[in-house]
Amino acid sequence: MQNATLSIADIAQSLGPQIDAALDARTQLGDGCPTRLREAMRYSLLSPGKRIRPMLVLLAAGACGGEIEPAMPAACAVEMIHAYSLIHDDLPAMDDDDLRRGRATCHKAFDEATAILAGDALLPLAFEILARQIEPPATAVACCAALAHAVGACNMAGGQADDMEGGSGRGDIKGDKETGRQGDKEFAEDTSFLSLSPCLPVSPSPHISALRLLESIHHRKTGALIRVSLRLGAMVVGANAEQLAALDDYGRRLGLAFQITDDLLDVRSTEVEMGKRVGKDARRMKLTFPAILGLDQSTQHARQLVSEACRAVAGFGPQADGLRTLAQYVLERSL
Ligand code: GRG
Repeated sequence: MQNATLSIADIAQSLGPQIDAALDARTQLGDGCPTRLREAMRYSLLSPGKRIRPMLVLLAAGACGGEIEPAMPAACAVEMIHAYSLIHDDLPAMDDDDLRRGRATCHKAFDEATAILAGDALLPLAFEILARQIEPPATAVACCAALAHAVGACNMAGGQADDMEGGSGRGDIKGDKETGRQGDKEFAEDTSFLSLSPCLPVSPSPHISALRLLESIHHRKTGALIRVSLRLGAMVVGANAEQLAALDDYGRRLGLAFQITDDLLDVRSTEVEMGKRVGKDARRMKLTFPAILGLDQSTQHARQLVSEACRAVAGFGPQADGLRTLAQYVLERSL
């Protein structure tokens, strides 16, 4: 799987069907699960996403010299969390979207209550899979703790909360309505996203620029799940501290580059290409990288981050070729 000539198509062809089969097998829920709920969970989970996060799990395991099979439960767990977050993110109370992955969003295809429950059910299923299918038990516990922290109040859910407020609930950050460009106001800093340590109060430094605030939101909302995907893949194959640190460095930079690209695609791409509504950020005057830095500088920033991410995994040699290919894809993707 790890070879310098690997393209993203090679990776997707090799890993995609294995990931989909594993997700399919783990959602054949039996007695007690209402048919409509199971259908809604599988509708969203198995719909044609890029599977970037499970691929990161498997590629991280491979970079550390491990096999795919022991990492597959963790790959499924992160994709289930991702699917849950998308279902909830699309709800009327959040982003209020009717299109996702080229199809009707879960609450449109089913109904709002079923969509909420489908997300609610995918979330614990991810942890059940980690708890039951990762060996040894101590590694399973460590994986559950890492994933819980990455998607909880200090990371994914918290980043989403701040993002919905347009940037930490501060009404004063609204930008220029025509351009979507944000002002230069400064904001109180939240550094809790900086580590995977328990969510403890941090003493805030007095001010932070709009860019730092935006980075903080995205490190938590999008980046934390990407980072923990790499971490889980490495943990299940017994990676050492140096490997974990290098992968975390890669994941932190890749996560931010992913979100910058997402912001750029929201400006540049079309609904048909993306399979979801575009242009929403500007309409809602959301704090985004293009709004703060402009298109060119945002592109440059993403490029720089991907190059730094690739440098972070240089020590793995050819075993990390898949991670380098994936990082390049994140930069160049068109959906
Ligand atoms: C309700 C407690 C509670 C929490 C919800 C909704 C939520 C927490 C978090 C949302 C996080 C979120 C939706 C981040 C967006 C990240 C993003 C850019 C997703 C798109 O990822 P891709 O491009 O999608 O990998 P595909 O479809 O390819 O999988």
